[in-house]
Amino acid sequence: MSHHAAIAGALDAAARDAAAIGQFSAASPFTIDEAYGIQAMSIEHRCQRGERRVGIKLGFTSRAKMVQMGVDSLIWGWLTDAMIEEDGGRVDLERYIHPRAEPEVCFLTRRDITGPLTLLESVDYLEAVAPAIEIIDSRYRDFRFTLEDVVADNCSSAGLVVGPWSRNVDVLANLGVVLRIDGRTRQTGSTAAILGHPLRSLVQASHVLTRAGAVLPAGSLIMAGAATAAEAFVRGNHVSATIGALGRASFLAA
Ligand code: OOG
Ligand code: MG
Repeated sequence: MSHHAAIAGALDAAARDAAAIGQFSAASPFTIDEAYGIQAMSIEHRCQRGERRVGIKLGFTSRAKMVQMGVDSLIWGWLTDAMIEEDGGRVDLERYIHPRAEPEVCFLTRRDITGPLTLLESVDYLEAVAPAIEIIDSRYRDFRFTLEDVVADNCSSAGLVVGPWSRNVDVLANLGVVLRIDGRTRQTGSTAAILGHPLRSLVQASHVLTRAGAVLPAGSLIMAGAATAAEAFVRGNHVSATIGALGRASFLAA
């Protein structure tokens, strides 16, 4: 087994067992391209267990996130069906190590994305949009990582809660974003913080997919990246994200 395959296996096991591990890149550096190779191998393990790819997520599309985690490049990872948590439902914390919630915009695509899109074209690829919460859960101890390590770890993807779908695409530019835990406001922001306009995440998604040589089929999800920093939560917490006119997504940590 190659060294990179061993890292992919270790990351997959850490996610499956919800058990934190140490970082890899300090002891044996790898490039960003190699990190995406490790990510692909680790997702392959999930697919072999029967999980299905349902879309992709972008990370570090806002300053707030870059500052919180100390990195400054846009990254992306895969979403699978096993990561989907029910809106308004209970999220079983046994499945997570040290989860954090962040408010996001989620897109549902209407056409296959087969190449790079312009901002104007991107609207045509949208079926619907929804308020969402991403539950990130780094597999690394203390939630600390280099850019290479987090990419190898599928960009901390762990869970997602998608709220009500609508075709409210025209209003996306500057919606108020509020993340609440037990009714208390913990983060506020604007969708404008997401690359200046969340639709730009769709454009960026088309670019990263093209670079990876991947086609994203119609009916896929794209998580645009958090507009604010993420917040840790614990058992018993009720977590909600409101994205202006799009509405709200929520869950109870159980
Ligand atoms: C990496 C994932 C970043 C976002 O929305 O910016 C991300 C992390 O913060 O652990 O999902
Ligand atoms: Mg995110």
